[in-house]
Amino acid sequence: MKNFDYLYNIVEPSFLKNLSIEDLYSLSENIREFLIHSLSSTGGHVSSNLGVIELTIALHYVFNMNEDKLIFDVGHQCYTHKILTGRAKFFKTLRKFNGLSGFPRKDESKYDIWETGHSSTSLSACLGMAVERDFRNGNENILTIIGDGALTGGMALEALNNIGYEQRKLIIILNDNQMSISKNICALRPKNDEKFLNIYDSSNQITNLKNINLYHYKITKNFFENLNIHYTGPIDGHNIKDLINNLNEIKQINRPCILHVITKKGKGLKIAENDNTGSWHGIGPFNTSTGLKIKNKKVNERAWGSVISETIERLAEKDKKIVCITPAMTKGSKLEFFKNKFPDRIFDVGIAEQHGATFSGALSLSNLKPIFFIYSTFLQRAYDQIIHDIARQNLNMVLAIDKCGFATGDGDTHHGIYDISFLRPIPNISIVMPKDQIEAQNLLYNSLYNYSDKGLIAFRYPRGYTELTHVKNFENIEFGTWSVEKEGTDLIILTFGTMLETAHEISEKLSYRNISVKIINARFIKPLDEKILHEVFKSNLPIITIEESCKIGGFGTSICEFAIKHKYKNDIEVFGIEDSFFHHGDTANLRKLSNLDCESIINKIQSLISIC
Ligand SMILES: Cc1ncc(C[n+]2csc(CCOP(=O)(O)OP(=O)(O)O)c2C)c(N)n1
Repeated sequence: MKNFDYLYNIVEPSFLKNLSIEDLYSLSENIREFLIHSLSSTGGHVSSNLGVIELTIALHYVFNMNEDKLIFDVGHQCYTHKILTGRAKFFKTLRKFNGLSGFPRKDESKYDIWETGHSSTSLSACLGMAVERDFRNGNENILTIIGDGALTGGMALEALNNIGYEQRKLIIILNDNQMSISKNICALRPKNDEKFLNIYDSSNQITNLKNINLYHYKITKNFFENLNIHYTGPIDGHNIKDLINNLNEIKQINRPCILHVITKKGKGLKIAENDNTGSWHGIGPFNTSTGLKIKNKKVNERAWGSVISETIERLAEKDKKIVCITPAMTKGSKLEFFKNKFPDRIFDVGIAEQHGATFSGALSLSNLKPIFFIYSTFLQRAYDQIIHDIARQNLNMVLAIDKCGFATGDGDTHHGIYDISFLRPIPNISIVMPKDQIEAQNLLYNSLYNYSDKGLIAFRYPRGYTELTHVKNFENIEFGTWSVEKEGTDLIILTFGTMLETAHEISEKLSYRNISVKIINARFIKPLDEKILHEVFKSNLPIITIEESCKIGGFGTSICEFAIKHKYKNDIEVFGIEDSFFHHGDTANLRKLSNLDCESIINKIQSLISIC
C-alpha cells in the first residue's frame, strides 16, 4: 500500500508556499491517490472531489487562508481542503459516527468558516462576509467555489443580483464540470450544446485551453458582466500554473469577480470520469482495481425510492396525466427508468425546489397529475410555495418525500426530520407514511386516485432498502384510517413507517415481562384516525408515541393536543428527536443517541410499565 505519511503530516496549508509548480502537481497526484484509496473503503462524494484537487491546491497556494476566507457551495467538494488543513489522518472515519464530516464544519477546523450541505448558499455568505470586512476596513480576500449545478439555485441567482449591485470585492470560482449530480439542467448551456456554460453574447474567440476541446467563445459582455461582475475565463481547472496566474491577477481587482474554470468530475478515476448519470457523485465503498461498487444490500432488496418511482411508472403507463418533477435529483429519486420510458413527462427543474413546487402546483391546476419528488431536507426550501401556492389554493397533488428520518453519513444538514412539524399546521395537507412496500404501493395508488380531491398528499418514505414485489391489484385504503397491527392489554404504541419495527421489538421484549402491548400503525400522520384514537384513550391504558422525526410539533404532539381537546387523562410518553442538531453517523447510533432505540425506550418507560 502506498505511504501517505506526507499527507498525514500536513498541519496547515502554509507549507504550499515553498513548493514549486512541479511539487504542486505531484502533491495533486498524491492527494488523488489518497482520496481514491481512502474513499474506496469509506465511500463519500468521489467524483466532485476528484475534480477540484488542482483548484483547491491553487487556491491555498495563492491565498492565505489564515486571513482570507474560503467558502464551499454545497460543501461536498471540500476533501482536498480538509487534507491541506491537517485532516488527512481522519479520513478513515469519514462520514462515520463521531468521525470526520463530509462537509465543512466550524467545530472541526478554523479553516472551515461556513457550514453547508444544501446548495447555492455560498454567494450570499460571501457577500455578507464582504460587507462585514468593509465595515471594519479589513482587507482579507473572500472567496467561494460554486458549481455550475449550484448556480441553478434561486438563492445563488438572487445573490448574484445583489453582489452585482453592492460591488464589494469578492472572488467567485465557478467550477463548471457540466454536471449537477446528473447532467446539469441549465439554460446557460443550450439544450443542443452539452459543453460549457455558454455565457457570451457576441464575437471574438479564445483558444487558451490546451487540454480541453473548448468551444470557441464569443467575448464582449456576458451574463455575469451584465450583472456588473468582472469575468475571467474559461480556464482549465486542472492546470495549476494557469490557475495560479489567473488567481493572482483577479486578486488585484477591487470589485466582484468570477473566475470560470472547467473541470472534469471524477478526474483520475476512469469509471467516474465516464459517468454521466451521477452514479459516482456520492457512493459507498468500491473496488480500486475494478472501480466497481461494493454493494452491501441483499439480492432482492431495492431502494425505497425505487418502490415509489416504479409504482408511479406502472400507473403512468395507463394514465397519461401523470408527470414527475424533480429538483436535480433524477438519480437520487430513482427516476431514471421513468425518464427513459416517458422523457416528455419528467421535468428536472435544476436545483430549484421553490420553483419546482410552484411549477407542480400549476400543473395540477391545469388538470395534470404532478408528483413532485423531493427529499425531506430539501423540501425545507419550498415551504412558502407549499403554503402560498399549493395549499392555500387547495391544489391536488402528491409530494413524494424521500429520505425521511436520519440522513446517516450526510449529517445534520440533511436529516429528514422536520417535514411533519412544518407541514402539519397547514390546511389542505394530509401526511402519510407507509409501514412497508406493499402499503406504500397501495397508499400511493389511493393518493393519486381515491384521495385526489384531498388537496396536497405529503407521502413520506425513508432512506434505505426494502423488498419490492409489485402488488397485482391495488387495494383501497380508506382516507384517514389507521390499522391495528397487534392487540395488547397493558400499553399502547402509536407509531408509523419504519418505527413500527421498533414497536414490534419493544412488544416482544416486554412480553417476556408479561406486559402485553397493542401496536397501532398510524399511517395517516394527518388527519388522525379519531375513531381509533377515541378507543385508544377510552381504554385508559398508558400510551407511547414513537417517531424518527422532530418532537416539537410532531405526531406525538398532535396526540397530546387531541388528549387535551377531549380531556383524556391517560399517561402519554412522546418519543421523537429532541430540540437539538445531531451530527452524521449510522442510523443505529443516531437512534440510540436520541433515545429512539428499543432499549432506550423501554428504559424510559419504566414508570409507565410499572403501572401495568
Ligand atoms: C438545496 C439542495 N438541493 C439539492 C441538493 C442535492 N445536491 C447535492 S450536490 C448537487 C449537485 C451540485 O452540482 P454542482 O454544484 O455543479 O457541483 P459538482 O458536484 O458538480 O461539483 C445536488 C443537486 C442539495 N445539496 N441542496
